[in-house]
Amino acid sequence: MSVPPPGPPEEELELAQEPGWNSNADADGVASRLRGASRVVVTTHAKPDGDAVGSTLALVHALRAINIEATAVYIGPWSDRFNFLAEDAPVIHREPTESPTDREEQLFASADCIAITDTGSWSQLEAVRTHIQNRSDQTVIIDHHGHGDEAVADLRWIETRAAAACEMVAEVCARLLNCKSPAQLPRQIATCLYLGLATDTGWFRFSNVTSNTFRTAADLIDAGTDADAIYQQTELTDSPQRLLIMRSALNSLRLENNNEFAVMSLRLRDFEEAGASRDDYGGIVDIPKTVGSVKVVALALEAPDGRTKLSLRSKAGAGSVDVNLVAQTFGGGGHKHAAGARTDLPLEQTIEKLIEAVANAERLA
Ligand SMILES: [Mn+2]
Repeated sequence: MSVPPPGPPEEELELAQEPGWNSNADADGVASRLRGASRVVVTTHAKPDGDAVGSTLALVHALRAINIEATAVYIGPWSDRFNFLAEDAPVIHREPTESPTDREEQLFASADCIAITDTGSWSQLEAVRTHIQNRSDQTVIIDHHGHGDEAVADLRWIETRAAAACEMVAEVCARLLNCKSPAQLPRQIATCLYLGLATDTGWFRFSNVTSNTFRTAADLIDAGTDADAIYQQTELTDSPQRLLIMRSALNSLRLENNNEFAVMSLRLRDFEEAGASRDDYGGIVDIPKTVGSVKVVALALEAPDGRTKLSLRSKAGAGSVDVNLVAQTFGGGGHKHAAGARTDLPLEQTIEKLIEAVANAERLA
């Protein structure tokens, strides 16, 4: 089963570009700006996913290959499954709750260019905001999302048709290294880019895949990417505890509203019994989506403080439920197809209330 690592809210299907979030550059413009720099910090959204890690590390490797100092800075939680991509590249990790180290402060202070990939939103850059605020003239964004804050960077290449930031960064790296196409990139860089492309498209299954995605993937395989090895290293490396916590979740499964709504729950003692940590449940909420009749899925999680944390997802298409609106009735929010909330109610009560809220939710046309 391929379960995505924790990442930013799912917005693959939101292709519409927001007014006030416009592209003003292309691969050439970004590459020539980066070429003119001597010390670059490359960063991305907090809780970096495969695309975030792949796109940033590909850039760091490419810049270092042309003798530009480059370091990747990540705000956690960090997934160890991506460690193999960094190789010899300098990388800094920090949890969002920790304060920056002196090295991080110094890196940003001495950088003459800051490159951000896979986001352009202050909300996803909160932990590095103090470093990059008021430096939009030195900052470059490469992003494929339909929302962002133009004030982050003066130079922005935004391409919402790109399935992954890596699809774009492949073009930038090719230009930096004077390659005719990504097929000529060094294998190390191609591997980073392929990982981002594969994970952001659910291994080339999601609706964001285009012919260009496949063309780029084919080029990256020509460049020496071992696609099967990447699959094994990212998708077949779960801990046994994760499988056990998945079992607990499935044991708790309830199918409601004529099998349209699947809700699961996890209690603190489930984590204890499985020996699992709170990082082990990412993506579990999605499992019942494989059932044809299921339109909405939810996972209710007992929090140490007795509150309940809710994760909600819905499938797109006719009769779809806007889970953002459902989450709002619990004081939470998010996107149409991915939302969350925290309530003061205990688990059972939350689930009963949730079943009712989903049954009464308005259906999208
Ligand atoms: Mn992405």
